[in-house]
Amino acid sequence: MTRITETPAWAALAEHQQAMSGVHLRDLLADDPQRAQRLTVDAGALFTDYSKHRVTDETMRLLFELAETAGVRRMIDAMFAGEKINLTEDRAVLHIALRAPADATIIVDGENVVPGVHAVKRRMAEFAEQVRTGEWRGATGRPIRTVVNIGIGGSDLGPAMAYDALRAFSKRDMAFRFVSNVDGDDMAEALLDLDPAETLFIVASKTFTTVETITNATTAREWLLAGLGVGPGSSPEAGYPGDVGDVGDVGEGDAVARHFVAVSTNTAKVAEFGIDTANMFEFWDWVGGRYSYDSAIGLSLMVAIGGLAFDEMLHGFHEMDEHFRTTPFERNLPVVMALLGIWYHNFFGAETLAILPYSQYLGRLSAYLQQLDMESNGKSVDRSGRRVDHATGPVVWGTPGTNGQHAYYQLIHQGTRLIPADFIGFLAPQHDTRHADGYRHHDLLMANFFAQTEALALGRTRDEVVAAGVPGHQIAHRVFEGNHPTTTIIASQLTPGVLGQLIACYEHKVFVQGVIWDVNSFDQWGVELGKSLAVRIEPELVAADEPVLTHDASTNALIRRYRAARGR
Ligand code: G6Q
Repeated sequence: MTRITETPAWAALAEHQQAMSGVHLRDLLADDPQRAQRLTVDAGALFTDYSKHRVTDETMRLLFELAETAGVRRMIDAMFAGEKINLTEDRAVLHIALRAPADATIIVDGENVVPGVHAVKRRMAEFAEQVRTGEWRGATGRPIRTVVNIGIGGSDLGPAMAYDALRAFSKRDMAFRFVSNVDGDDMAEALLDLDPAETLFIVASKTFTTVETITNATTAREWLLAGLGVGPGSSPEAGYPGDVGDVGDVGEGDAVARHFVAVSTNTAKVAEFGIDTANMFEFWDWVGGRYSYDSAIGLSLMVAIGGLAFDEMLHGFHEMDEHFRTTPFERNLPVVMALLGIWYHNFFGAETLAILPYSQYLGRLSAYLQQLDMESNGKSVDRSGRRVDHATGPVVWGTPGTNGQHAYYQLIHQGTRLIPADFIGFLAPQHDTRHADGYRHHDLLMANFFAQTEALALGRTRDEVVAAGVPGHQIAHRVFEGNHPTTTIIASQLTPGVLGQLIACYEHKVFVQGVIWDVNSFDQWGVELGKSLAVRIEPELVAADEPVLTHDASTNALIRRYRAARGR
């Protein structure tokens, strides 16, 4: 099969890049002010300005041609039709079914999956309501005050990110915590001040075999039973010392049933762990972990914000799905964002993408998108197994503005690397924090938001620096080359629906890039090797007798050092 790099569309872009490499955004914006109107996309509630990119109409035409050449349209249709486009795992890729309306039909292996999705959602909503109203009681009859989600990767990052994002909509008299790391300090800190009688654990694991999650869930179960005084429990250090109320003749099984629910595809393993499968919320193998927080994996989020707000979020996802599925590429936001990324990663050699949300509530967005993007497109063989001959997924990073401005923006402005960045902002804040004289935080935040993309694009020339009276020895240091490309995404406010749109937009952006790079964006074999080595090393760390180590010299020495330090 022809590689994308061998197509005329790729060659045309490579040639065009030569012409564009010397073009400055300062001139593009000055010579063609209309581009600020033209190079924009309205998608649902998201307004996007991409006029601060090093592109012309011709660049975009060539990029759209590349998308056509790569078969993006055909692959969009294949995904929405439930074809098994995850080739290495022989699975359909249907996160879009999680937010499809009840009357939609999406067939997998001869069965319409939509009714099942809605049935689980109804059960989730009932459960969430019971917990929120206090109708769901712990083993001693007390209502639940804290929900601890135990999961990792796709079973953690999504709900954790979305809980933070939608905190303003959450039930404030309840607390929500997310434990993922197998580092016992994570669990210890999470449990430190909790009362087991009022704590509910949601064990979120698609496979229910993930060692970190099962280890953490086991610790949590022992803590619960020891705290309630109904089991032998090993009483981890973080054991709650206070009064837990009267457990009466509650047995171990009943206690676990009142304090543990599971989200999984693996009923047998859930039962084996001791969780009542009546308290298990199901999802399906056609939902990838990093695409799953709008499935039952989002149960903790649903308890936090309620079923209605969760539905609003799903509606937002669906709106973006429809935009993506039906809008011509020229006005299709995920397609445009994907192509801009391709332009820099493949034709300018840019290696990273900064995600810079100007909202404190989006503090975990970059970490979430890091997994979405890097686990999906961090691949070096194409869908047929050949080594690719072009760059694939970028390194994704970032933190909320304006904090980053006082830290690493220096490198974006004046370093030697080209770092495209997505700026995400909102017209209205959740809290209109202000001073007595009417001075508002949000105006200052947004002034920074606009100022940064302007400064990155235009820079500051030597002449401007001299004219500003800067002392001679500082002139070179205070010049900003500019020409740093940014996308500005603005929505009216960070609501559940807007969050859904934003996340779906990035999901589809990643998809389009994966199609153009011809990689399978839906497997993650790269995480396997380290996992299997850990399984081998763990017994070597704890063995009473000196184990025979057959690793490389460095690993052997490190293991010996650890054993010695632990007195083994
Ligand atoms: C995501 C990955 C991965 C997965 C975790 C947790 O796409 O598959 O991050 O979500 O490894 O897996 P479980 O949900 O099976 O515990």
